[in-house]
Amino acid sequence: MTATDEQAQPVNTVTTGPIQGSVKHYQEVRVESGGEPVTLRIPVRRIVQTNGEIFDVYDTSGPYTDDAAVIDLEAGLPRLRDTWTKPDVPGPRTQLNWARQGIVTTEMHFIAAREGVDPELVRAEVAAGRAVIPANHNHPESEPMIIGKKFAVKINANIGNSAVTSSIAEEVEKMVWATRWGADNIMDLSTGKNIHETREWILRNSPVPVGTVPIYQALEKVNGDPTKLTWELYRDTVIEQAEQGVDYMTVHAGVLLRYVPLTAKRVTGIVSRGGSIMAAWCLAHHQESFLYTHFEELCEILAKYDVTFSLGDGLRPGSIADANDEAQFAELKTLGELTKIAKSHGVQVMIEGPGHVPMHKIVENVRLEEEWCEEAPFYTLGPLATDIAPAYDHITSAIGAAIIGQAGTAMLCYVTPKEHLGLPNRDDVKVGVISYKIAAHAADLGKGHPRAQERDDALSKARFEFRWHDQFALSLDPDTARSYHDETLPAEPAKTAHFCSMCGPKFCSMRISADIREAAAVQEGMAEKSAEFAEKGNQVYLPVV
Ligand code: MP5
Repeated sequence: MTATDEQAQPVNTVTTGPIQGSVKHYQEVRVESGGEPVTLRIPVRRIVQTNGEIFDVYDTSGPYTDDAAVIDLEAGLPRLRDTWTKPDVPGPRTQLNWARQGIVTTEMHFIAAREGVDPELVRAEVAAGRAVIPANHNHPESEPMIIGKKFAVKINANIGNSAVTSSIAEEVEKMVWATRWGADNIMDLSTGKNIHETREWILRNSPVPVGTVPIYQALEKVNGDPTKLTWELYRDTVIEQAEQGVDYMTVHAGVLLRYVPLTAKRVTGIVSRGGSIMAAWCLAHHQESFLYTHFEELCEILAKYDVTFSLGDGLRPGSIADANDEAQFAELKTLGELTKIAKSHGVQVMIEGPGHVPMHKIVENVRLEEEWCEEAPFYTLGPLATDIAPAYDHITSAIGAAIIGQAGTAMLCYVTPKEHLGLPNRDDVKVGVISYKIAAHAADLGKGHPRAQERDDALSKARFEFRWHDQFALSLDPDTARSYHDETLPAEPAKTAHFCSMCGPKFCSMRISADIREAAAVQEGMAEKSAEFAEKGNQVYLPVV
């Protein structure tokens, strides 16, 4: 890989090493794939607690958190999936087609072990189109993962430069950093310089699937004038990106010419970048969108690489006032039509959703998406539950994300504190990811996901037993948890003390509660002894036997 021009500094440093209090571990699983036995190594973040108990956590961070791994960004990550069999069946070589033919692919076995579910569930959900496995044949470095409502709720982190700021090195580090903290996917939304090179560095080094919005690069090729876009130019851009290994692509094919006037009276008009580009093209040419009229050709291209469609919501509401309006739902209905066409070509599909929606209008979005789009996985941007907190939109949106996740949304696209204000930096990326891990996990709990509560229970037990190190290690962000504790009680003995500086030793409810239990246990012990004494006839001296 080569980096050109002055903006591209050498890409040589990313964050490596295990997360504080954890070690990288691999669970080995023997599976049968294409008639051959294969050993899969399922990555986990292993927490060895001070009481000897082990807790393994789903791990998205790739080899970067493995002390034994040698990281060479120039060479890229090992091509994990290159040797896996791609069964020969009629039709395209896509996870959807294999699943429909009754085949459990190696990717599906990997996912089943990772999620702790039966491989048949993975196959059946993919076959039904209720789950997708974004896995371009040309991105063999990625560790397979699944997006679907029967599985753990996933999160996506958007990265990428803009014409105003950032370099390739910064964007590669953001990718590594986002996956370190739990991003299941990343999207490279670069719109500035070196789009192709930036994506190449990201793809070759990304352990998670990578999504893009190809219309952004197409627009760069016509110097930012949407009216100059053509189907041919767009198609070539899609092929260029599919060849590189992009796992899913946002395509705003539901922005139809006749829907554009529906946005005229909105408070915030069209807020999707892709949506506004396509609306501008349709109006200028007074023609139907080429993404819509050439959709079947697009399906054939995506099928060849097993690129997943992420049908974009170009007319998503960008304010509370515009939520659930006619424009939004007209587009959603069209996305349902396109879902059927994509699936008939054997192409996997997910559907993108809002945006800005007040809490009482959130669930309706999931209901209509499921009804119109054959329960294709829903992938939403938040939604922000209020518009009034710029600089805190990771919170306004995590509220909406938790609700929409519980209602059945399969993947939540993060929002960082910089939303509406500027390009997120590395710190913003971490805050966005952690906020969304909270929303996704809260949704898993709310959905009764079988494994979700185990981590809450382990952390609460550590908290109640004043095992501070274990409490930090089990948390989503051990570094921050520990540094907050260190602010007032940095000394090592404080890490087993039965209080913290919030209440001090005399007012610690957990300590008092533990004392009550101890006293009760002593009393119970005394009662037991007294019963035993009575049972033996209240004799002070027992006969020697
Ligand atoms: C985009 C986004 C970019 N922000 N989030 C997701 C999940 N997909 C795509 O979208 P747009 O619509 O071009 O602003």
